[in-house]
Amino acid sequence: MHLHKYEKIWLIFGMGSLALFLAIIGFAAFWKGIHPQSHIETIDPQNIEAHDAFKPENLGLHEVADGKYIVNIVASAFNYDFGTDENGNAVKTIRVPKGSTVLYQITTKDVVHGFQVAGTNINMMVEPGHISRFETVMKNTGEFTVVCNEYCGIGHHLMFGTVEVYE
Ligand SMILES: [Cu+2]
Repeated sequence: MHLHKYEKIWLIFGMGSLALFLAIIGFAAFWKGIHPQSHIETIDPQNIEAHDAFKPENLGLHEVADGKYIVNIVASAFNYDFGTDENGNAVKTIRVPKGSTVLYQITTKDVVHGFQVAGTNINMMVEPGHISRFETVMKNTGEFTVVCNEYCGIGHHLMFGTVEVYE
């Protein structure tokens, strides 16, 4: 079969970019551990407090076993609610030891938000009516910024928090 020179170049270019994109997806998924959150459980966005995890007193960090943690979060325009500390102040930093397994559970009452912990493999979409869950091992120490990566309105850039992993 005869193929024109330009046809060959385009075929190589097309197949090459397909292979490159598959390699990038494979690298992100299998090496970096990035994958979508679970979307199995639904919740009434008008009444999220009916769910135990999202009662105001249950928000924030909880140690459930040795080295195992759960963080319950409510996203809203334009805040991440990590609960309050013993003085009643809003928690803005989640602190966990290095190597701990952390399950993040998050929902929203209003619009679609994002929950990305920059520099880690945590990157979730948060939709009203759903509970987004993601469990991961915090392998590296440092301060990681939580950012909303779904445009949610005029105060979108004000949505942030910090996850601190200590030695
Ligand atoms: Cu946002």
